[in-house]
Amino acid sequence: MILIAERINGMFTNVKEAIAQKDKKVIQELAKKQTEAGAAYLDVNVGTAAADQEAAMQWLVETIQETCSTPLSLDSQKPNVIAAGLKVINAENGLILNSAPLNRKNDEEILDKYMEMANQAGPKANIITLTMDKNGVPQDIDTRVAIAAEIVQKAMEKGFDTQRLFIDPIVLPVKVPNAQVQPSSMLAAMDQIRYLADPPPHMTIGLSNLSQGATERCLINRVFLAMAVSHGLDSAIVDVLEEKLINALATAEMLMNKQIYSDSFLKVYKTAGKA
Ligand code: THG
Repeated sequence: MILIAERINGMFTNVKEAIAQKDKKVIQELAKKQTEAGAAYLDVNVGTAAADQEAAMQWLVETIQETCSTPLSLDSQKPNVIAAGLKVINAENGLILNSAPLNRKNDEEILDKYMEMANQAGPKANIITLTMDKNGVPQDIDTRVAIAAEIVQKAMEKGFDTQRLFIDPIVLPVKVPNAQVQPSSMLAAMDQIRYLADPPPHMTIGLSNLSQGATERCLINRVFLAMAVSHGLDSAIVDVLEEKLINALATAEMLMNKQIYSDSFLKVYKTAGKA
């Protein structure tokens, strides 16, 4: 499982305040702790409160890189904010450009922009694409799969290696009225998305979206993560500091025969650098 750590996100109050006050310590602690917990990438999202999102992205990237060399996942649906981060990033160990929709009403070419930026950033630059288009976030299985197919087709046409593509069928909060069908729809969409390319494109989700506003957040998150692993999910944006979540993930992967069983499989999973 390619783990992307979610915690450096302006959605969290302490990160929002750290950005506003240029308090490096909060960010650097989070970067170190999430790296120690096994994150393959650190997601970097300035949130919506930052006055100057480009400057905030650059400050976050520089601040993190002062303490660790963990690859970053620059997270924004605005190409200019991603471009700002790319100016200061050390891309040697790889990176992700996260949250590219297929297209937008006011920007039909938005995914092309992410692909061009990824190509310029080098051969280790990946993209997370959302199954979202000018009509917004689809609420049904078929539209999710159809958008994913268009994304894969575009990558093939542009010569962008589908192995550098992560498809995100977009998790919605289960608590939202009428949204309770969504988690099972996502699993059904994943069953089809994995056949869109051979080898399959990576699939990822922003797991914590699922339990926003709900009680039993951790339980909801870890049960769904285990279910999604059995439908081919091979990456996720998660709270890597949540031990029960990582234990559930390790167990799901072991049961899917992706990790060999031994009595110490949890320990092995963690020390193998996979969690
Ligand atoms: N797909 C992709 N990228 C993403 C998402 C996605 N990036 C952002 C987000 N979704 C994933 N990251 C988070 C981070 C935090 C939360 C949810 C998803 C979260 N935050 C608390 C809340 O809203 O309740 C913040 C409150 C607090 O504790 O201060 O749940 O789907 N590609």
